[in-house]
Amino acid sequence: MAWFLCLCLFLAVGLALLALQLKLRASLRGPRELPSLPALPLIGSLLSLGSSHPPHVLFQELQKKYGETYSLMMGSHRVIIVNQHVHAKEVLLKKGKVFAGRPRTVTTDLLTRDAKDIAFGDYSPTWRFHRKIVHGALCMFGEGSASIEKIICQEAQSLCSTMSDVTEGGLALDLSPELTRAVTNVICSLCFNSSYSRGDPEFEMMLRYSQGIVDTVAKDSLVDIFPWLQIFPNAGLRLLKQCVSTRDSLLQKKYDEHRADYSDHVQRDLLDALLRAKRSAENNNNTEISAETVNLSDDHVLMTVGDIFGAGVETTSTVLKWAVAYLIHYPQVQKRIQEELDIKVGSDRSPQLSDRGSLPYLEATIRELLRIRPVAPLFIPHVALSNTSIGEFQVRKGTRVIINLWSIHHDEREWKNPQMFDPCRFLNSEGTAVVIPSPSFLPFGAGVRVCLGEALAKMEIFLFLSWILQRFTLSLPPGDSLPSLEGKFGVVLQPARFKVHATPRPGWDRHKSQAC
Ligand code: PLO
Repeated sequence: MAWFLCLCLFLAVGLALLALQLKLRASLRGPRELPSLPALPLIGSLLSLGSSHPPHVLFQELQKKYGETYSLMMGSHRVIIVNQHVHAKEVLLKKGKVFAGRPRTVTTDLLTRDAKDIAFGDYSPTWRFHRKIVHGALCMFGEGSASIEKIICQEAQSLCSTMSDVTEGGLALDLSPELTRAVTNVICSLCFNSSYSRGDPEFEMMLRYSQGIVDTVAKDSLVDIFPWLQIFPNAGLRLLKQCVSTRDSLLQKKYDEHRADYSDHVQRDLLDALLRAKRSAENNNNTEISAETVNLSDDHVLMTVGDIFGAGVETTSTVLKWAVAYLIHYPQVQKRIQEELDIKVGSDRSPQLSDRGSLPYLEATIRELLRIRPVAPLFIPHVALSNTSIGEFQVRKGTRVIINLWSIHHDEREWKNPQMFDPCRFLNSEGTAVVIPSPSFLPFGAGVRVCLGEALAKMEIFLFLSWILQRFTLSLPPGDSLPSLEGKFGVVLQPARFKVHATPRPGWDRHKSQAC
């Protein structure tokens, strides 16, 4: 018996020592290398990336072979693809500053005069100062200010009366330019204290150049991967240069007008606020802040306004277009929103921001839209500013990181039937309050580079949708097929164009009082 006990003890000690040794070896090995796609010199992993899928879907598919976080080579650049929320939050929040860099690419440099803006500009003291000013100006003129609600409601009213005009003649309408004009006018009021009416040639020009930019910029197109390809004729790059130059002359005109009648005493809009911050920094050149503002040039101000304008228009209008497409696909969702509006707002007045708390189903629908069709499925790539790690994987300084929001919002472990459009997943079991059922929901990003316009976007989406659905029922024109829900990949994921019928709801005719 004694010898048996001795043997057991001996075996137990042996096993414990073995386990200890294995653990020690693993910890000495340190962070692991990431699984990587095969790569060849010069072209990198290009051969493994040829696929008919758009990049966000391809990167999601590649998880099956390489795991959730893996790396690949784009030309000579190492890129890490993050497909799950824990690693995404490590990059954006926990190590936000380490990963706050941005890559320089041919197309974004053209758009932003060598990264002198906020979205594509690299992390630096000037960038931080710059972002702080814009954040302050946005707070003053946007989020939280009562006047912004008034501006949005004015635009909602004008949008609804255009819809009435068209539907009175029984015509089907492509809502896309109308929604874009409404959103553009909100940003125009905010930035330049001006707006466009229907058919304004300057607005039509803006629509064209902005679409050209969305189609060509920051898509990881070949010139961005292989900058030397610029020396060859390239139709995409030519289009981008034309569009950027049209945009720049428009921005310059607004800037010159503002400088001509600028006064220190009145701040009419965001551009005035930026001019003021720039001047006061220039006048205070012996304070600590001014050391950081040396580079806040005219170009910086112009490019920032370009960012706010471009981001404000393209993102919010895209969400609204997706909303219309989904409401046509899911009439039962549309009906439930209308029932909620009828009960909580009624038909004697228009919806206002203070109704948000009492319209949980509409709020849940907006969240579900942002989940199922994220505006920017790959965000803008980040760059590691020093050697670091993601989870157990080591990451070298200069590595690019792409966060695949598409995978994060369609992760089967986090979302039941992620392909299904189901606003109820964002409601509590009684259907009375909005909830966030999973941490795998990041429609506006997070951390140092979180979207600056989140609050403004949410106000606009809520007010435009509630105004439209209070007054109209949207449906497919007879004979048309349902709009595609696939989306066209670019710096934003846009739905294809389609027409709708907007039928006035009983009790809403165009002469009804439309007070906000
Ligand atoms: C949209 C087309 C405009 O003409 C220029 C522009 C400026 C800022 C960009 C925006 C475009 C697309 C959406 C972007 C935004 C900055 C932040 C936002 C990339 C290209 C997102 C979704 O990150």
